[in-house]
Amino acid sequence: HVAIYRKDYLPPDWLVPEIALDFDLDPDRTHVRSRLTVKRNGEHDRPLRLAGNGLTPLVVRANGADADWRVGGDALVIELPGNEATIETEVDIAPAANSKLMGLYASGGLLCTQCESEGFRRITFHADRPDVLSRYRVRMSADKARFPILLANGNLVASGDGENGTHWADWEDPFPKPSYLFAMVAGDLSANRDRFTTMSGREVELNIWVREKDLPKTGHAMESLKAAMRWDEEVYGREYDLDLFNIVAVDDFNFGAMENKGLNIFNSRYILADEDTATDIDFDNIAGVVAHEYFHNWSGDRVTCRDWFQLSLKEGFTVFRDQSFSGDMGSKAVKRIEDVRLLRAAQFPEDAGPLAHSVRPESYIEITNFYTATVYNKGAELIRMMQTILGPEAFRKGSDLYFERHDGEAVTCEDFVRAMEDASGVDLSQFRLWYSQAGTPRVKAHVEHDASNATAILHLAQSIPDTPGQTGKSPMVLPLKTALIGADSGVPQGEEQLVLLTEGSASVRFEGVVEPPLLSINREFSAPVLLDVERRAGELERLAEVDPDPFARYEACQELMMRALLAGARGESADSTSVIAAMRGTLISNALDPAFKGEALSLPTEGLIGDRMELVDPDAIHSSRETLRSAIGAALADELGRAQSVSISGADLSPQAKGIRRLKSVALSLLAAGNPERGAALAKAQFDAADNMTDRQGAMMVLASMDGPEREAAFAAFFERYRDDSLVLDKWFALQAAAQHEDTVDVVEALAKHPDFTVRNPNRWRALVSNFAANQWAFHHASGRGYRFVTDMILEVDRINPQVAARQVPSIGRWRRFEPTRAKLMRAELERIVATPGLSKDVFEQASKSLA
Ligand code: B3K
Ligand code: ZN
Repeated sequence: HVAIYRKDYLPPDWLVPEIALDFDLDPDRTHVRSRLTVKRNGEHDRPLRLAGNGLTPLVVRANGADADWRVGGDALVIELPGNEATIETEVDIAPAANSKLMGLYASGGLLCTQCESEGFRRITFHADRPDVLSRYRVRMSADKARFPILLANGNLVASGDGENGTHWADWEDPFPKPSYLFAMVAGDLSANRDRFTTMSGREVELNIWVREKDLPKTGHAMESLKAAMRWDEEVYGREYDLDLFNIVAVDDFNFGAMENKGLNIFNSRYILADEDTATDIDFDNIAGVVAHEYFHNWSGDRVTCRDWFQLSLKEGFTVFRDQSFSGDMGSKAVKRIEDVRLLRAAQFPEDAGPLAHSVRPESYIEITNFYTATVYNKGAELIRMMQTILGPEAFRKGSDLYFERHDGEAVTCEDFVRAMEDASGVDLSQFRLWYSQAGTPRVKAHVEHDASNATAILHLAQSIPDTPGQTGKSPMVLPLKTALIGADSGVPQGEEQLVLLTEGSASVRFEGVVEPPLLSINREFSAPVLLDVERRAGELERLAEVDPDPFARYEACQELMMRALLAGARGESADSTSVIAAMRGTLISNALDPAFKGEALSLPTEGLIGDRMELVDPDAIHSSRETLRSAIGAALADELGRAQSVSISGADLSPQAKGIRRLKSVALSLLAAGNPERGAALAKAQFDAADNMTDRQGAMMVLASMDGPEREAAFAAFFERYRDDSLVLDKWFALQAAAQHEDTVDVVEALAKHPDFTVRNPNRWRALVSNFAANQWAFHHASGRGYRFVTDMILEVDRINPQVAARQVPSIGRWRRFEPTRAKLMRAELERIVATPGLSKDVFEQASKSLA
């Protein structure tokens, strides 16, 4: 397995301005004819090399005659005398046998494609790199009864009936695009049809294609799409550019969705929803993913990536755009809290582990392994920091310049930063380190107050930890939004300031600080760093009570809980009084909305507690957290009971209603910790009375972690009711895999033998395996059974779908973080993986790097 390096980038030898594809579609044997117009790029005499994966050339012609060609490795090599040629190739492919779900494959009677990153080469011979942009014409022919709908990128230009019950459709995409954005779908689909009038008055036809029975579940996705189209016009000045926008939902999909030009293809879990089958979180995720893929039309499709090392150019920026959109549609503060929670849960551990890499990686063996929280979520934080440093107006000028300068091009992260610099006049030289240095910066902070002249000095120091292959890093630019709040009055002492820490250490002076100050730092999580603040006794308690910035207030609550939880996990007697007082204050406050309360009252997860320990001890963490939860549940039984008993119609999907339901389930879970008997009864009652999936799932989450007849009854009833709805059945698997219960390992092993479990459907596989691996206490069972189970599952799915398998390896890969007994068991499983014959390069890369 060879590594590919960013420093080795060379422009393509040949360009491909035009492509014509002709498909005779059939699940077992699809015949693909391709005609490429190729042009030599620059002065050289190298042959044309076209990538192919699993393809056998049936015909290869150059300029209408037999070509001088050979197959070398995974490439078709064609010697061409002139500077231009027309290349024709023909291959047969078998979509029904394509279990990797890359290229053209079959899903529930449909034929569909997934090409990013390198799936196009599984359909036809092609350069298949993102800096080769072509205009596409596509002819699709298929059996009319089985595949009445034929879709591809761009506009439908002609269609008609063929022989033997077939029909055909011709599609043309006027925008040159890289092959990873090619898409095609054939099947028996029905559309939710709508229209959108763009800011310049153009009419766009919108279709969401699903199976007919799913049509009633497409309304929310359609509303989200229209809201996203309007938002991108208003906030970024970006207008949609084709007359048609199609979305298709498919059941078998390796990840969330794909931004193919004019034909987005989605995992059905990010399209289908109604209140009976989808939770509020599902609804929010749908809006976020629909918006994300739509926003890619500009940040990704019109301006694309030069090479895959630049992936964050489109993904970091687009995640930032979808986060901003969701914040604008609901509560900004709550959205920020959710995004930071995800960053800490997924990206910080990645940055601290064996697979740490920079936002713009330097090398890869398999690019699919780099669709990571670092490239996506840390990448989004980089864009956010640039916006913070430049200010919103200059940032918008920068994005306008970026789109204008690079429309129709394949560019780099550097091009993005330069556009921001040129539009703002701000020098971002040092900022560029964020793209090249991996690891989460650590910041130490403390304040010295001088009451006699009403000043305070904030002392700051930063350090960037070593990561694999990177040591001795330089200080970075850390934008830290900071305020000092009077400890007595609770009132900010002067304005919030943006402190730019650029040196290893610095001291910043604040004037007009009369009272002893509380330090409110890194507000809104303005920099993605780990903070270590030296605080006076009572400072966090006071901040949790008075900080006017909701994000900072949330942070103070969380930090307060974290201190108690860490003390408990170290076996110290933890004092829960101040935590309980802060939580009571939050619960009964009239100034805070329920969604915020729900967030602030959620204890840090066991994973997050582990990240703060020298070595993770899952049992100690679990018992510390359960002890605190039960103390809170008992002490606040009345207040929690009031929040839990509120009921609100499941049909109400306003942010307010969602917040009430969120708080309700958080309250239920704490109540059950305080008094299991009462909790079980309340949960069962909530389950029985629920008119929506959010309340139902919230109740089941609590029951899943308890013993008794209520648990059995609820899970049996749920199964009976939803056994034919695969997305809901995924929840049934997921809830049991996430249960905080002694028997979770046994349950999960048994579920893997359940007739409804299959390794062939990524959603189902992840429902069981990924949720279990994220359940720290259960997965890290001292016996090592959890590791063995996940490893067996990885090896089994690797034989059919390496991408799904490889994404799960990091859960075992963080073995160095755990206490010695578990570390040894985890390591042994990694060694078992690496020693497996026929391992995919996807899994090999992840497992071998985790052992190194
Ligand atoms: N661009 C796709 C991700 C493709 C992943 C390929 N392994 C979805 C997205 O980020 O919008
Ligand atoms: Zn994306």
